[in-house]
Amino acid sequence: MRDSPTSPSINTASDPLGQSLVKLLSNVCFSAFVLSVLIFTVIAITYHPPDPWLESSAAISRDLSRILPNSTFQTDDSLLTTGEDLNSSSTLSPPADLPPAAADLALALAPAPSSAACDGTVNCSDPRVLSVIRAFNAKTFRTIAFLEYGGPVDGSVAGECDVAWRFRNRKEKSWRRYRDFRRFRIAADGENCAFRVVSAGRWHSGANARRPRPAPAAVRAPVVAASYKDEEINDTLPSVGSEATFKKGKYLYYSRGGDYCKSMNHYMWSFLCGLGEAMYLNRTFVMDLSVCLSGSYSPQTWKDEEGKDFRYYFDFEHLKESASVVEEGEFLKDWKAWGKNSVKVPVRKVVSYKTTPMQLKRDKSTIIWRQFDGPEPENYWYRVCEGRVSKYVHRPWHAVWKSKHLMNIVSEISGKLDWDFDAVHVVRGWKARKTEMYPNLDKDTSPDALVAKILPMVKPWRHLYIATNEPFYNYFDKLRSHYHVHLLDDYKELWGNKSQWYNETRELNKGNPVEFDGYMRVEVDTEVLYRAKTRVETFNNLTRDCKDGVNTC
Ligand SMILES: *[C@@H]1O[C@H](CO)[C@@H](O)[C@H](O)[C@H]1NC(C)=O
Ligand SMILES: *[C@@H]1O[C@H](CO)[C@@H](O)[C@H](O)[C@H]1NC(C)=O
Ligand SMILES: *[C@@H]1O[C@H](CO)[C@@H](O)[C@H](O)[C@H]1NC(C)=O
Ligand SMILES: *[C@@H]1O[C@H](CO)[C@@H](O)[C@H](O)[C@H]1NC(C)=O
Ligand SMILES: *[C@@H]1O[C@H](CO)[C@@H](O)[C@H](O)[C@H]1NC(C)=O
Ligand SMILES: *[C@@H]1O[C@H](CO)[C@@H](O)[C@H](O)[C@H]1NC(C)=O
Ligand SMILES: *[C@@H]1O[C@H](CO)[C@@H](O)[C@H](O)[C@H]1NC(C)=O
Ligand SMILES: CC(=O)N[C@H]1CO[C@H](CO)[C@@H](O)[C@@H]1O
Repeated sequence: MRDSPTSPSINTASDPLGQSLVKLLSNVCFSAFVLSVLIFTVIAITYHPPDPWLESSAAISRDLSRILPNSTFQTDDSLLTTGEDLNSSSTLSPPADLPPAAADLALALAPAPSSAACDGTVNCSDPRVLSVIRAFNAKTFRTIAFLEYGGPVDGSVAGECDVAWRFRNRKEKSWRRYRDFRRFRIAADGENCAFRVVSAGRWHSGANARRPRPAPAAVRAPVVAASYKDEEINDTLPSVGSEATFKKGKYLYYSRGGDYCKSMNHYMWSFLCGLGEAMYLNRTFVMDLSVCLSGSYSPQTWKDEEGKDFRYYFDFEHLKESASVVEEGEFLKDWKAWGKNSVKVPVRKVVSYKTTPMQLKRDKSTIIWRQFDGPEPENYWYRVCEGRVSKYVHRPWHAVWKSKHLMNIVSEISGKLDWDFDAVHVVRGWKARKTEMYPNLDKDTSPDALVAKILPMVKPWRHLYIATNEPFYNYFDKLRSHYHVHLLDDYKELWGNKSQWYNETRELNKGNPVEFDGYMRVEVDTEVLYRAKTRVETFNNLTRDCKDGVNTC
């Protein structure tokens, strides 16, 4: 990549005005830079699959660390890229993919056993029913890799069968699996009673196949008043276990620093530094799951919101599998319970980030406690990883995926559109107002301009998803005369008080409802955008302005 045009390297301690000017400038430049790096990375990876993502993330780290020390993060407020979006290797032919099996088709066309008279009835347990459904799915949903099917069960009337399956989306770089279950109308016709799919229901229409079938021998259990929670999410806090295991463990504990309530990019940059250090030291990272969401994600109030949970945004289960972590509260409880006994737990307190991970490498203390008490910006976590340290400590980007609670919403939206939609990313917000930096953005994303610019790129009457930070819902109405327009707010019920998401997040929040906040919107918008067939970007496709401001491209 390239150098930022104005690497803040001037040290003007004698000139406070100049200093703050430099700081302001560097903030602006830096935010633009982060955005460009992230978007560039995504684009680079999307268009050149062979790039191993590790290289790219190394490049991000290299470039960011050149600029970071004297800047604060300003957020890219409309997209969020995480580890799962960076794994280009998964675009290679995945091993678990089931191609439209020729065997299935052959089986489906095979005549019924001659003993069974062809009376046109459909028996969902007939293996040929599943075969036609599999063949139908493979043909219809080409971006989906179907991983495994459950046996079809009867639908609501004769001739209907409900089937559930697990799938992954070829556009999603992670290997996460999701579930769908749909209702199919099946016909058995011709002399041979060959089965065919007459019609297929929508996303999650096959209610009878929703639950795993009871084991054949078992008496059908009364349908439990199902809490429709996703059983595949295991968000539980890992606990240390016993006193003995606690004392045998080695921990790296970061006290809360100046990063709290900063932008999410800053949060990630800092968090991954701490986690990277823990991995380097072979220690368990003590993690504060409580997140403070910067006010910049709440356009109504502009107030920082404390008490958010890491698990609302990120996949804690994946993190637990990728790294050794323990939750701070549990850890402190154990430390209190077991640390004050006869033999004290050895603790090494580290007051300055200038003590490097390399210096701590030989330290045998059970707990290494970094304290971050200094003034900003001395108290940022990421400072630990500055400079020479970056040769030793690597940020484990692959450990951070988006929360599956949110990804279920993403799958649901894409599923409702049958994975056959185009998307446009319309960046407005503060950029549209800052005409010094973006002279054309506002008019290039005006309702009329959008129609004029999108029409040549996207066929009329396609489903068009608009990922945007424009808060005014009716802003895109003019596109409705040409497209089936979909906005995130059209899917409010997916996080409304009857939704699975609502139930799940409430459980994480000790029974209190959780607001679907601005950052969650960004995550969902990002992932739906990535699943579109044709993707129209603001910068490049809609406007000639540079994404980082005047003269940066
Ligand atoms: C990346 O893709 C490979 C397959 O190419 C897969 O085995 C691996 O689990 C993926 N990693 C992540 C983080 O998704
Ligand atoms: C449907 O087929 C299965 C196995 O092929 C069989 O056990 C079952 O009795 C059949 N049901 C009906 C109603 O014919
Ligand atoms: C959410 O939980 C309530 C009870 O707490 C339950 O009645 C409802 O069915 C659940 N909704 C979903 C979608 O799981
Ligand atoms: C969830 O993960 C924890 C470890 O973090 C494990 O002890 C527990 O058994 C898991 N629960 C389920 C239901 O898999
Ligand atoms: C961590 O473990 C790896 C292999 O298990 C070892 O090579 C490395 O030196 C260890 N690092 C520290 C700081 O102990
Ligand atoms: C759910 O939301 C609707 C509309 O927002 C509201 O009228 C209703 O009272 C809410 N129900 C519960 C149980 O919170
Ligand atoms: C958007 O612009 C890029 C770069 O100019 C181009 O490769 C891409 O095809 C454009 N997208 C559409 C939908 O036209
Ligand atoms: C990369 C960079 O510009 N680092 C500078 C940050 O500020 C300190 C003093 O505040 C300089 O010494 C660094 O060179």
